[in-house]
Amino acid sequence: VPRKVDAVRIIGVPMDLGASRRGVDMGPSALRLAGLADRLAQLGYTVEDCGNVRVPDRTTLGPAGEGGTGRDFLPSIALVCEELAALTATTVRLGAVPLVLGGDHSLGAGSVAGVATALGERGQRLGLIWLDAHGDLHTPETSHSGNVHGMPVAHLLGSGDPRLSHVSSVYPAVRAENLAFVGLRDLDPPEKAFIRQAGIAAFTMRDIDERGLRAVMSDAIEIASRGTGGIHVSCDADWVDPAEAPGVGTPVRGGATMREAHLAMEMISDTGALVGMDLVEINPILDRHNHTAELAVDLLASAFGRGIL
Ligand code: 6HN
Ligand code: MN
Ligand code: MN
Ligand code: MN
Repeated sequence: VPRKVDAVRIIGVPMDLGASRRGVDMGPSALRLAGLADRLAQLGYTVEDCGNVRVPDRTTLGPAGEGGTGRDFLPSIALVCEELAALTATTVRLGAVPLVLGGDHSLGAGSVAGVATALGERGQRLGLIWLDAHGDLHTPETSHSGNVHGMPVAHLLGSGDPRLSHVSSVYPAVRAENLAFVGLRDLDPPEKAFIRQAGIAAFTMRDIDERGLRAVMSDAIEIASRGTGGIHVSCDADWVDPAEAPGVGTPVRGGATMREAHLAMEMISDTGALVGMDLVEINPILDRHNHTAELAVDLLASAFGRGIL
């Protein structure tokens, strides 16, 4: 399949306002130092690094700073998401793929929203594949932690706080029928209820164990492709097993192997339909010699076609 797009724009989002544990704000630096731009250029892409979106450091956010709880950061996160969405929308309009480096996963409410806006202008819907140990399906009401990185998918589907659910000019940014999760293994009860109610395709690690990655991923791609103008892949590095990827914000044992992760990325590349991508939740503080960031760059190279002979 010939790829549609030959230009990639790297957009860093050094944000850790959405998580309890600090450190994922350093993810964009770690991914850049692991050689991301050069790898993509070697694959023949025109690569433009747009630098970072401005994100307030949480210690500067007054009483909601170091002592605050997750929910207090929602307004600041929503502003970052607005700015990020404007950037990803512009990038798609210019004919390039936005590659968004996190940063905590709350940024997904912005990156995906912008891509949905740009596709919406062409009369097209967006498909979404969410690679994650977690569902990120909380609303501020259902979340036990209050952490906004546990909420982006619910908001992309139109639930929750309007400041996060109306970032896209398309509402909802994504329809449940065009969303597939892959790699799930840590869902809270309200997230399970959301999945059942909305009828979301949720492929867990058990599905991967029983059916194999290839079968699961073809289903996910089919769901994200059906009636859509392109696929956005939001990759939380914690979908990979922490034995291979220890430097992540919220590690959960029992994740995808490195080979399964590569195959998923290669299948995404084969679709030729990738219109946007996030690589999030890299935490250099918990990493060993930047190996998790290096693995993530390898995976991104696979998603952008390095396996094509
Ligand atoms: N992520 N479900 C947990 C929570 O606090 O809501 C974990 C969320 C993790 C979010 O990894 O992007
Ligand atoms: Mn996530
Ligand atoms: Mn996660
Ligand atoms: Mn939880």
